[in-house]
Amino acid sequence: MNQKSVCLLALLFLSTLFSGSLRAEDGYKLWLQYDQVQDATKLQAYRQTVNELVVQGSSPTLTAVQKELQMGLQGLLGKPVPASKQANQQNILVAGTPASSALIKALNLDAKLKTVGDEGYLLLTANQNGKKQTVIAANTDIGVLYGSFHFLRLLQTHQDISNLSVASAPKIKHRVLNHWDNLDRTVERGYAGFSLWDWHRLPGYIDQRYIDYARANASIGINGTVLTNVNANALVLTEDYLKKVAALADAFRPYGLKVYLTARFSAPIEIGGLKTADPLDPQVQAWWNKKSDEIYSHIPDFGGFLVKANSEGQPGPQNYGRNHADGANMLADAVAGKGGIVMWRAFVYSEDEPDDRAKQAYNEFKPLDGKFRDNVLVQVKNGAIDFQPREPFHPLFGAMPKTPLMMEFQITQEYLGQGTTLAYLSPMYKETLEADTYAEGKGSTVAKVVDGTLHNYQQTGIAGVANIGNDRNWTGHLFGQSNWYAFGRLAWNHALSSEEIAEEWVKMTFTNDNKFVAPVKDMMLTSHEAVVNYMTPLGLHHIMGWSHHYGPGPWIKDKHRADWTSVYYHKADEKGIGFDRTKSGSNAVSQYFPPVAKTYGNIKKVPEKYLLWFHHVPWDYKVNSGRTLWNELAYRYSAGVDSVRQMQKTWDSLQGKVDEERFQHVKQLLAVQEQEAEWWRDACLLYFQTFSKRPIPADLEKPAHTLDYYMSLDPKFVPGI
Ligand code: BDP
Repeated sequence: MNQKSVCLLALLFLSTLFSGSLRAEDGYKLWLQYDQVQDATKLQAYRQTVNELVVQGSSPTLTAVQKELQMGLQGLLGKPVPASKQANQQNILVAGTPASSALIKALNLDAKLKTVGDEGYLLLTANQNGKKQTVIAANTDIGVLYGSFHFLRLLQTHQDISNLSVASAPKIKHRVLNHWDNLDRTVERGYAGFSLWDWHRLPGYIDQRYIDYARANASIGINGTVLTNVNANALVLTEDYLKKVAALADAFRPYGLKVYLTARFSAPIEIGGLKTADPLDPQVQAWWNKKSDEIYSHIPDFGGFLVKANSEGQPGPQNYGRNHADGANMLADAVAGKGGIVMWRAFVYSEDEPDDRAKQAYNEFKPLDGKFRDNVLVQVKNGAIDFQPREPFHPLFGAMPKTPLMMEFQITQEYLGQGTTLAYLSPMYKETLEADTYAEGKGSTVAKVVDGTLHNYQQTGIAGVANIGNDRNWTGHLFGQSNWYAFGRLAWNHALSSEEIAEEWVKMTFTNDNKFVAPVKDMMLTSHEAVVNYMTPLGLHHIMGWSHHYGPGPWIKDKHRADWTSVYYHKADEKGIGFDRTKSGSNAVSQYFPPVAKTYGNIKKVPEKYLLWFHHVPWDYKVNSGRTLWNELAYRYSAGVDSVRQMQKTWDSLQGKVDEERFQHVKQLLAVQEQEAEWWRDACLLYFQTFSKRPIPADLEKPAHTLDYYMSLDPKFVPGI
């Protein structure tokens, strides 16, 4: 070794020594960092409480429990915790079910366990034979795993564990990620690299990432994953691919993660050699039944199908003069005997119908209420258009008492700045979940529709369009991880607050240092509103660039479909701006229950955040601030940019409190976001000004370029198309 390399080695050694908890971190470990607890008193207390780990019984899931607890505890406590099958020590951690563990059985927890169902768990502090026990108990092994992650989270977030009495069960049954992944590994609307599913190397090669993906999902209670794009390829239903799917299902199974596939409606023609895919044709039904048998022979616990039919050019039952219930029921019958479900999407709007696009799903689906089989859930996007930065809740929620409606949120940020934007989406999800439909009077929230308590749905579900790809940090933008996390936590318990979820995530992902946690949490909690402000304030929507949906494009018009253009939605003219969805316009408000319809339909009462969604408003209309609408628009756009600059300041002030690798990652992306925010603000204001003919208020920053310049921008090869 020459002198230079000795020096280098010494430097390397010194830098590892001094970096301590600020070691380089690439984000791969997500919120499961398991760094040693820094607070000495807490560390001491945890070490005393957990002297030994006892997981009795054996199953793949219990093995996963033991592994996770050992790994987590070793990291958090800074020393290995001995694991055994018997309680030898004082102060043990015991995890299991009454069936798997004599220690758990002896605690007589039956009454308590009854309250937590199949997937829930108890965390308790107990005494047995004079020995103090910290207990993770459940009715099923998967419940034990969920409880173990909860227990680790308590340590990760420095909670008191000396006297535990927690009972937790999910409020929603099917908590599912939707991957819009194609078989060639591109991801539709994905901004974090390529698909995780390495179809070519499957089924022989099981990437460690599959296991870590399953662990991450289990840690937040996600129990299903749809592997393929809703714009489906029938090939995934062929034998070769089913073997690959089965290999993934095997890898995920110990973590309670069921696999689902998207079913292309025309598959019987494309891969089955039939002449039709008519759902009422006995040959077609027989084909799907046989296909289902084949799928279940490979994947005995296959979850079922997700279907996009007669939507944006996808085939469906209407091609044969049948309706959505006919199509869904045929597939439902094929999987019913095996415990499968069908998630049938309500995201439909006609190619030739001139009616307001916002009304079409309701018009199509409401008359079918009660016509679906018991194992069908109708999957409804949070709003009636399409995952816009902000939408009022979809009027279908509450309107189909006899049909389980499941929620579809978008986690990937297709319309929210894609891979370069920090936008914490829990507040957006909560805004929809907490909205009151008034379906059964006051308090009939969307959450109660979705969790089944309002209309007594037997099946309940919630889906999130995944933001995950093969980028090292999974989600492209590090803060994208918080949206995956928040989706899972809300799917388990929608009553959690955005603030609690953000706090957990920050502590688990970075540090418990409150000087870091508090400002980052604030930054996250204001980030969604910031994006709404600089993109689509006051209820504007669908004014993004053509096709790639990245960047502003309020001028988009004259395309083959009017409802894919921006002018269709903002309707700016010399009088004002906004889509009149009241009685004098499309009357989409009438699809809501009367108290909501009345509020949204009244320009004086509609929440200002939805103003231009429901009303065409004169430029000089006085809004709540006392400003004219035009001035308010200008201030909102500017406020959005200011918020991003504030986030930059906050983040800059935290240098040194987080490892340099993640610090720089976020810093650079915030700088990109600032440019993008300015781009949105300037392009939109200059364009809308051609109608308003009013000046941008003198105290606001002036656009850096001309409207022509912004209109000439044409970003190429934007990912995710
Ligand atoms: C739109 C996306 C498109 C999806 C579609 C859907 O732009 O890529 O296929 O939603 O949800 O927002 O089916």
